[in-house]
Amino acid sequence: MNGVCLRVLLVQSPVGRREAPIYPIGLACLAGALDSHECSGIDLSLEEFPEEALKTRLDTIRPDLVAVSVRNIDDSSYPVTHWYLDSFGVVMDVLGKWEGTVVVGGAGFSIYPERILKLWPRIDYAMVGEGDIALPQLLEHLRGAPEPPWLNDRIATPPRPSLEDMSLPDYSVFPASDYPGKGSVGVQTRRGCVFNCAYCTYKSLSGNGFRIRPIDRVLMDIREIIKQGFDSFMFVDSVFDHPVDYYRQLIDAMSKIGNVPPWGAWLSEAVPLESLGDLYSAGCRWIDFSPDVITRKGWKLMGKGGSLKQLWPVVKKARETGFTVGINFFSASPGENFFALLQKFLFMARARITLGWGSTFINIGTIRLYKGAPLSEKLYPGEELFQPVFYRPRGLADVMIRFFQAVRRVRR
Ligand code: B12
Ligand code: SF4
Repeated sequence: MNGVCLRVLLVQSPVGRREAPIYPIGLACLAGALDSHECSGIDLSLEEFPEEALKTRLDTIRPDLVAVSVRNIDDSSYPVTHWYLDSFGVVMDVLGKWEGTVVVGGAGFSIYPERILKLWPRIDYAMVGEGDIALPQLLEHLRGAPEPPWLNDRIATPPRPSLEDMSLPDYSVFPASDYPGKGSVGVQTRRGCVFNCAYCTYKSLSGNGFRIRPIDRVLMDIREIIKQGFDSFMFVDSVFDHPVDYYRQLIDAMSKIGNVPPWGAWLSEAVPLESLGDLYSAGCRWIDFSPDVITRKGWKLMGKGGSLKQLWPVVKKARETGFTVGINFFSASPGENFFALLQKFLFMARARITLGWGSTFINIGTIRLYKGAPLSEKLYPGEELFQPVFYRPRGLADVMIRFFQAVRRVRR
């Protein structure tokens, strides 16, 4: 392989069921970073017969290296959980009969790299975390450069890079026309998070504090998204309104570029109310809040920033401004069970009836405990939690949530 440009096939692992397509933005970032190589892509989550599709693509492209992205290992749903790794197994079976180098990475994968490596020894390299700088370096190593210090046998744990002059995603490897639907493509403005919500893996995946992308780079992504023909997008950041100065500068800059398609973002309850009008003018049309809990005790135990008091005023103001609003709660959390769940259902009724049935959505999920989350460490210290373990409601609350989820499944 020494000294040559490599043929790289970027593969999004299949989801194993019918789902709204999600653009593989992680792989598009890698394609952008691998511009000195010959990259092509296949999103197996769009294929009815992923096994055949992959075999055909391997035969036509004849890649030197296959880079597989595993965004999710399971769908974190209670009481019925979908296991995405079954369909990843199909990819590994096909690659078992193929001779090139196989590298695997992705957000879900990065929570359980050792376990997945053990289950599928066909993987040559397991990359934990961000591949933008590290994957090109690994390819250099395969072409003869010295081994990078972060490579330990088959497990790569590269440092988290600065986003200052990170390459731009290359959207051309996965055509926009394959991804219809609201916000199917993601734009990223920052990585990491300053908050410390007890159930969240984000900090272990992407680090403490924010690494921010320069605004002009974000605008370049948006212009490219428009050029590629996407008709909407969503920001895939942890919280879009932090740090506040950056948030204000970004929406100001976005309101100045023409033709921005409608977009959505996750906001904290502390978003300045008077900024919501500017947010709307910048093209934002739907926003999501994740208060998760509804009592002061729950809020404190969950380690949330901001204040619960801000929730209703911000939701109301957002609806008055014209946004579609989503609000996410958990069915149970430390300090909250049956009465808190009732309050969440009452909140749902109040919000939908008074603020608009068709534009105010409430989701009540259940905490799936993942390795690396503070709550998991507290409740199950040192445990892997690879098979789904939930912080689940008890007694009547459990009956209610099972019924609620069954109704949602039938409606879907
Ligand atoms: C935004 C987001 C969503 C959005 C996506 C919107 C969109 N249009 O893209 C929505 C809300 C739709 C969503 C849905 C779901 N999500 Co989500 N999501 C995220 C989030 C917050 C960011 C993902 C993202 O876009 N990152 C930005 C891109 C650039 O990064 P990336 O994809 O991770 O890629 C980088 C690296 O991973 C790596 N990499 C990626 N692939 C590869 C491959 C190789 C070979 C290498 C070397 C490196 C590499 O390099 C890339 C560039 O640095 C993550 C949390 C997180 N911190 O990652 C959860 C996360 C991925 N989601 C998660 C879950 C559970 C889900 C759902 C199952 C929830 C549900 N019950 O419906 C669904 C599944 C949908 C699906 N089929 O994927 C979990 C996955 C954990 C798990 N169980 O495996 C995460 C990790 C959050 C968590 N709970 O911890 N999600
Ligand atoms: S849940 Fe959201 S705000 Fe809380 S730590 Fe995770 S990414 Fe940050």
